Amino acid sequence: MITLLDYGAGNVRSVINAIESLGETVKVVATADDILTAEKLVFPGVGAFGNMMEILNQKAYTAPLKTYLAAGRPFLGICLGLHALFENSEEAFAVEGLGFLKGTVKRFDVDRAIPHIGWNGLAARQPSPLFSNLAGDEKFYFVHAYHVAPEDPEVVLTTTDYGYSFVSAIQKGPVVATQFHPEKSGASGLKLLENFIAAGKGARQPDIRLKNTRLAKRIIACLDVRTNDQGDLVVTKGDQYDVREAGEVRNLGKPVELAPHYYQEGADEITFLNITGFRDFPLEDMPMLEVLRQTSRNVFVPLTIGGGIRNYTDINGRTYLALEVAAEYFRSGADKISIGSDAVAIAENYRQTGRKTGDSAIEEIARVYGSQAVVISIDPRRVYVRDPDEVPHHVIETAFPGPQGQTYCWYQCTVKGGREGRELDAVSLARACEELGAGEILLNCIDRDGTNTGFDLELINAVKTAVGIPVIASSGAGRAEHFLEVFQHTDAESALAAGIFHRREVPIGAVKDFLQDKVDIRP
Ligand code: 1PR
Repeated sequence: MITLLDYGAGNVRSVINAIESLGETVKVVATADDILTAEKLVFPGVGAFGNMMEILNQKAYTAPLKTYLAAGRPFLGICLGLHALFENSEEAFAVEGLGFLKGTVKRFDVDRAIPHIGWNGLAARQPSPLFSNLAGDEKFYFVHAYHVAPEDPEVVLTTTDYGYSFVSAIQKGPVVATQFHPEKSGASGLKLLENFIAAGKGARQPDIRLKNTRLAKRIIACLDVRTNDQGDLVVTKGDQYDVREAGEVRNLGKPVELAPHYYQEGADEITFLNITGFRDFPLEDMPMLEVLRQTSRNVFVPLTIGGGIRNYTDINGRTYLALEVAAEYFRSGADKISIGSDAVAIAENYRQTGRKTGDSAIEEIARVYGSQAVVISIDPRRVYVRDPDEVPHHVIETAFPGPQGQTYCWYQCTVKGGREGRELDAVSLARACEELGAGEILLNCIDRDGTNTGFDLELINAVKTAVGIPVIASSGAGRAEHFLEVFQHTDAESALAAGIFHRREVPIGAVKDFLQDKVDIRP
C-alpha cells in the first residue's frame, strides 16, 4: 500500500489514479500518525512553497515527515514534494523547508519562457531502481519556475537542461524525489512509479548517461465541449467559432472516448473547453466535471479545462468565487484551468486603473495553485486598418492585406465565444495577464479556426515576442506541415488542433512522425 500525503492544494487525484492504475492501493494521510506508519510515502506537492509549508506546519505534519525521512524510509517526492526536502526556497524567503537535504530552491534565471513547461529528458548521474526498464531517452513532463540546488553533489540523481543544467531528481538511499511529474508523463512516468512501488529490485543505470536534454514542442488535442439540442454532452467543432451545421450542433464524438484515444495516439496534453461555460455555470454543469473525473482515470498526460471560470451568483443569491470553480476542476482531475472571457474583463480593469486588485480570478488561482496552473485563452479576430495610428492598439503590418487592401491590422479580443468584441488587443491582453500572474497563453484565432489553412503566424509572433510565458499556438491546422511551419517560424512552445484530429484527417501520430528529426518532440 502507498500512503499519499495530500495537503489540500492542486491535483493529487492524478497521482492516486496513476498509482491505482498500476494495481496498487492508496491510503491518503489523515493524521500525523499515518505518516509515521507508512510503508511507502508519496508526497506530490502542488502550488507554492510558502503555502505548502504553512499547511504542513498547521496540520502538524512537519515533525513526523522529518522523522520519517531521517529514518531512511521509502519516499517519493514530486515537484514541490522535492522542494520541501530542502532548507528554504527563493519562492518564500522567510519560510523554512524540511531541511532533509542541504541547499535551497532557486527561481530559473534564463532567457527563456518561465515556467519551464513541457516534456524534457533526464541525464542520469547515478544508478537507481527507479530506472528499471527505462531506456534513458524518455521524456517526462515538467511544469515549474523553481528548481532545487543541492549542496551535496552525491544526492543528484538526474539533471535536465533548460538554458542551463538543473537538478531534476535527487536520491538519498530510499528517499527519491523528482521535479517532473511521473503521473503526467504517460507510459514512461507510469513505469517509473511502478519501479518506486516495486523498489527493492536491483538498481539500474540507464544506457544514456551524460547528455544534453531538450524541451520538446508539445502537440495538444483540444476538445470543444457543449451540450447539444438533445441534451447530450458532445465534442463539437466550429468554423470560425460557428459550431452549427444545418441548424444542429456538430457532434464529433463523446469527450470520454476521444480523450483516451488521443492519449494513446501520443497527445502531449489534452484541453477541454466548455464552450458555453460563459452562460451555463460549470458547477451546475456536473457532466463536465464527470468527464474530467473519468478522463483522469486513464489519461496520464496533463489535462487543461476552460469555460465559465469567473465569480458567479446563482438564482438563490449564492455567490461562487472563480477560485471555487477552479478548485472543483482541480479536484476532478484538471492540472490547469483556462480563463477566457473573465480574463478580458480583468485585464480591462487592470489597464484602466493601473492597479492589481489581488482578488481577480487570475491572481487568486495563481496564488493558491501556482502560475503554471493558470492558462489564458484568447479569442482574437483581425481588424484591418489603413494606418497604424488609426487605433490605440497594438497594430502589425500584415502580409495578408484586408478586403480593401489594408496592410495593417490589430487583433481584437472577444468574449463569450467570439460573440462580443472588446476595445482590447490580444497583445495587450496577454501582457496584462502575464503581469497578473498567468502562466501560459492559449492563443486561438477566430479567423483561422476550422479553416485548415494553417496557424496565423503573424498573430503568434506578435504575442510571443510580447510575453515571457509559454504560448500555445491554436486554430487553423490542416496538415502536418502546418505544425512544422509554426515551430519553424515562431517560438511557440506548443501547437493545438481540433478539427483534423476529430475528423481523423491527420492523426496525432502522423503529425509526430512528420515532425520527427525536424523538431524536438516527444516521440
Ligand atoms: O470565456 O472563460 O467561459 O471560456 C470559454 C472557452 O471556450 C474559451 O477558451 C473559448 O476559446 C472557447 N470557445 C467559446 N466558443 C467557442 C466556439 O468555438 N464557438 N471554442 C470556443 C474555442 C477554439 C479552439 C479550437 C482551435 C483549433 N475553440 O480551441 O479548438 O481553434 O481548432 P482547429 O484546429 O479545428 O482549427 P470562458
